Amino acid sequence: MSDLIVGRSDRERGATAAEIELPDASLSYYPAFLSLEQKTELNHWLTAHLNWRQADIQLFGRAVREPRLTAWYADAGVDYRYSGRRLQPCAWPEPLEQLRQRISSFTRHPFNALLANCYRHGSDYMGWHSDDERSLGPAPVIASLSLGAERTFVLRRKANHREKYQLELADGSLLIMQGTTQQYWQHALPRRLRVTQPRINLTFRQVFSAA
Ligand SMILES: O=C(O)CCC(=O)C(=O)O
Ligand SMILES: [Mn+2]
Repeated sequence: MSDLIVGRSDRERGATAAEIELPDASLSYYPAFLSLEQKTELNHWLTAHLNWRQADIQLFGRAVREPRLTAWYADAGVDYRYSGRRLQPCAWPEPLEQLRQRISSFTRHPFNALLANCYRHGSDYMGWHSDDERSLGPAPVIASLSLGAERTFVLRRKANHREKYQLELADGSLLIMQGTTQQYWQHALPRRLRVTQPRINLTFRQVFSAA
């Protein structure tokens, strides 16, 4: 795996943002955050080396398999509950540590945890939710890196589900959600049955305390 911390900073390199204008939200989208070489290499490395598992979650009182694979990395002592289960942190492998540093310096935010998702094909998905667990604080900053198949990411306003926004998350792109986004909006990654290729998504988070 070659160096993910590039010599020039991403800002100097001119990673350009598409600001997304949504009321009561703060979203920045960088469609080409990673170079072609970086995204190809990182995708292969993540596919082969992450601690992927298909977890059971409770849905209406019964255990069902999550419709995607996940892996969780965090600093020692970070205690996080997600979808009703407590996640056991794994130590950061070197390429993930490099990515964390690069994304922290780009966004100017610290991150102490990473939830990785692998959508194996278009039938894998993530349902409507907000990343608004108490342990993420009142205004979470979530940096979400996408690799592989392009998938649609949708947002809907909590107070009016008909108010929606959608964007296609490209291979090598970075989406930053911050401010009041989680307070006022939910997001989801719906099924896309015509998609046959996998997509990996890395969401960097800062966990402040046990939930
Ligand atoms: O796959 C995505 O882009 C969304 C992931 C997500 O919302 C999450 O991990 O909380
Ligand atoms: Mn989320």
